[in-house]
Amino acid sequence: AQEFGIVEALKQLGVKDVNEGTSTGQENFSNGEVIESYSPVDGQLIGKVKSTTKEDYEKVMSAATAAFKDFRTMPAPLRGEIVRQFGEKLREKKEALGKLVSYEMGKSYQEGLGEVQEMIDICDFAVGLSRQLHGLTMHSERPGHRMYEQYHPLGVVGIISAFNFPVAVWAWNTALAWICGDVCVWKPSEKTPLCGVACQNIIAEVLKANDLPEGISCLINGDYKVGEMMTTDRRIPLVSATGSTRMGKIVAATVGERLGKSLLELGGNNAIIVTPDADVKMTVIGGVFGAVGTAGQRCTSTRRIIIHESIYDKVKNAIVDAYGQLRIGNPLDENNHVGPLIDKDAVANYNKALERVVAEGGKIIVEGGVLSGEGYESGCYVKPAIAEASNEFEIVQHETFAPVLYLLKYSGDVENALELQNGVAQGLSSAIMTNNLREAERFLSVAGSDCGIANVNIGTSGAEIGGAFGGEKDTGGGRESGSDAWKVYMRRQTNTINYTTELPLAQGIKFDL
Ligand code: UN1
Repeated sequence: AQEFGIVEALKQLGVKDVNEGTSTGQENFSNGEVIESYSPVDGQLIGKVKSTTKEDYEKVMSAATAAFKDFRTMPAPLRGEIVRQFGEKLREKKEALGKLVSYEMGKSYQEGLGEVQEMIDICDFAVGLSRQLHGLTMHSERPGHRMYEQYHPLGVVGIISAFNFPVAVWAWNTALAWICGDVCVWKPSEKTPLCGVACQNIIAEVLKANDLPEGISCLINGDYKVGEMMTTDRRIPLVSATGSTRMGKIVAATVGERLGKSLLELGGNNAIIVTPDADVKMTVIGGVFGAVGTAGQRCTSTRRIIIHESIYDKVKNAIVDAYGQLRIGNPLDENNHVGPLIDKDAVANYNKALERVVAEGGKIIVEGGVLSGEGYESGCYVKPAIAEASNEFEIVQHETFAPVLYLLKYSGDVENALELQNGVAQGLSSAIMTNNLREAERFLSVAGSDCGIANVNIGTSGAEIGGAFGGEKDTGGGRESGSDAWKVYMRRQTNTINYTTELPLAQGIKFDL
């Protein structure tokens, strides 16, 4: 830890050995059980976070609901100024936070920095957006009437985020929610609680410097039971949840039961189609980064590569060769490509997937395995593996959050590849590698990819923040980040104003008294 500057990073971020896991932005407190955060990098205890009890949660919610009453009246561009300052702070702390992300979560330092860059990018985006929360105006059918719509703040937004993007997903939600005039309560993953503490410390400084009320940014900690406090809470009109499809179904049902809104960002089963016209070199870079980046723990990770039979061997051999060059080890050491999985449960799931694919008739062409010995003491380092498989295998249909890649073969038309690609329950990200315009356009057409993200000559992962991010089917249907995703954080109101002395009714209805 010392060697990679972690001790210094923790200091800069105000992360202590024991941290209060509940915060209203001014006050930090907690009376729940202690969560210990061990690094998957070296197995060391990084720090502890005290979790949130029901009473702690009530304190948070009264601060948040009180803060909303003030914050909603602050002009949106001034709220944008707060987000601008937050983005500035993130620039200052980029290295420290990137390091903590890398050390607590296990992704490479480069990807840790990339994640903080996503936070900075969404702040910039939100600042501009704070002057562009546009509604439409429309022409009334009645004389002397004006019609328009406006977007008002929604209230307290609940955020449940996952371990794999322990800081960026929070920022996607908060940066937009804040410029929209909402206040946020965040429950980070219990696997990466220190990232949560670090982020809360950063925003708390900004809020304090601007003399804003506590409660605009709140932190709570704990397992699913703490998440449940939010999903069942009628004071929270929107719950944004990132994680497994299993979790998302529970969140959707609970929030839906009280007619709240949920924004779901769930599992993927992302494929790259490689047609006879593909650039093989680009396919290898996109495919390998997609499959092994973040050790296969992105929701956008490449799980399947669907290759045309005419170039199957060529592409397969090139990918296998590239796997031979991967260096697995401490993600803070920039010579390594692949870091550890998040914990031993993830390692067990990885092992199970490899066993299952063989049991179902698949053929392993790049051997997996758990690494041991010097540098691998945490027991979380695994070898990225590749299996030749069939789309209908149960294990191929399932999202395994680990570097296990399935190669599938198609013959004939690109139509056949699309059928395989769409033939899974999930619908997050997809890609086609081709220089053939007809194939590319068919992939993007109404009869093409059924995913929320569809790329041409780019892999499945690594989306920019400017577009709406999310997917269909079991991915949950939510959209976060860029484009008009902000609208979900606001309530729309249609206004009709009559500036005459008559009161004509719409639809020409006559009602005389
Ligand atoms: C996630 O894995 O939950 O597109 C988010 C990407 C990143 C975000 C992934 N920008 O891979």
